[in-house]
Amino acid sequence: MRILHTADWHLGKTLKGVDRTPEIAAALEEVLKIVEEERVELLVAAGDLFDRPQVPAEAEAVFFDFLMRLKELGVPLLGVAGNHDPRARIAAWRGVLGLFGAEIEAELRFFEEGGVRERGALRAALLPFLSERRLVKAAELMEKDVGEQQLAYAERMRKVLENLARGFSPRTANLLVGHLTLEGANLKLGGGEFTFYVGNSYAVPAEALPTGAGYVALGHIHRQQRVSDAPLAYYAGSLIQLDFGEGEDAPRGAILLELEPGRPARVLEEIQARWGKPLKTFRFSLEELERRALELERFPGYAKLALKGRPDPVLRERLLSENPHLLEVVFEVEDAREGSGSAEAEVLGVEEAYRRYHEETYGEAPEEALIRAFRRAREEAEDAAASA
Ligand SMILES: [Mn+2]
Repeated sequence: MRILHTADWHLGKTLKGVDRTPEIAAALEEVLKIVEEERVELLVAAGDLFDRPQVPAEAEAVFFDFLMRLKELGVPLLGVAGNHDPRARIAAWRGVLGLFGAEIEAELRFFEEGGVRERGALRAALLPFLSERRLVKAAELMEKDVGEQQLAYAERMRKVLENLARGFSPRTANLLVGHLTLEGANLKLGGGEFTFYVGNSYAVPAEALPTGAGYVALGHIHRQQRVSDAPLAYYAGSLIQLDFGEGEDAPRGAILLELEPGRPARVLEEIQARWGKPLKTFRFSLEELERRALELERFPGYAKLALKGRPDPVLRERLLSENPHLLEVVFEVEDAREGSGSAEAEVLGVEEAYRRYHEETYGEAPEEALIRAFRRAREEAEDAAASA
């Protein structure tokens, strides 16, 4: 069976007020072309089809138009909800999706509850995103320290995977679709998904993946990569470059594979696409600005400008109004972030992670007053947990 594995569409995504949905719609057109040309028999979407719980009407229109076209090609869609998806809505669409031959698992169902779909020789185990809060009970979150919680998370994910693997047999074509962080996955240049969910703090160890799976189709990390050989597991990567934090050159796109009963999948092509507009951060000193302005103007995608020097709101406003494709201007105080440049997500403290989250979300470092408030709220939460 020929399968095309995609993930992280993020319909409804906006970046600094710019709606990315038309770019994602164009990428989905390319996906349809691949489905047709490569005679794909099943399309997989491993979570984050949408960017947020409140789905904009335009995103919904693109989604259902896409399903209609896919149905015309006679190709079913199997997917799971990611952490960004509107779970309740996807659950409510179940009957409607069925009309298109599409199934998206919104909430975890165990094997006994039908969490593994049977279609001919195919057995598809569907694992939607499970946050540590869902998986590690609230009481344990308060009682156990972070290390213990992470172990509890990994242990529970292992049990969930073991349970779903009961649906696999040596005579079936076994597929696992999941939205999760796999331990050891390369998070660098996948910065758009840099939130508290990504980082190796709550990750699934690769050895927890069921060995009976012929292929594991993953979503959540936006950089395309193979993360396990046995079982064979891939992140397909996002369809388009979603955030400035994601490397312009980071691989993304889709994975085309052949899955037959009783053996590991054969990957036919790691499709590394350049769908959507590129995003690039330009780092100039104030002195370089005049001289290198043309580089910025000629860039065909969306640009972010990081200027070394003291914040100058007037200059920022001028630059933003002069360059429509310039979406962000931030000022970097010399050396402020140099020291942490090599730090990886898993070694960042919560406060530093929050700083980076703020920078990536709002395009500038949080003010000290906000950091102080964050610190206070955290201490209060910890005190409450300690006395509970
Ligand atoms: Mn995502």
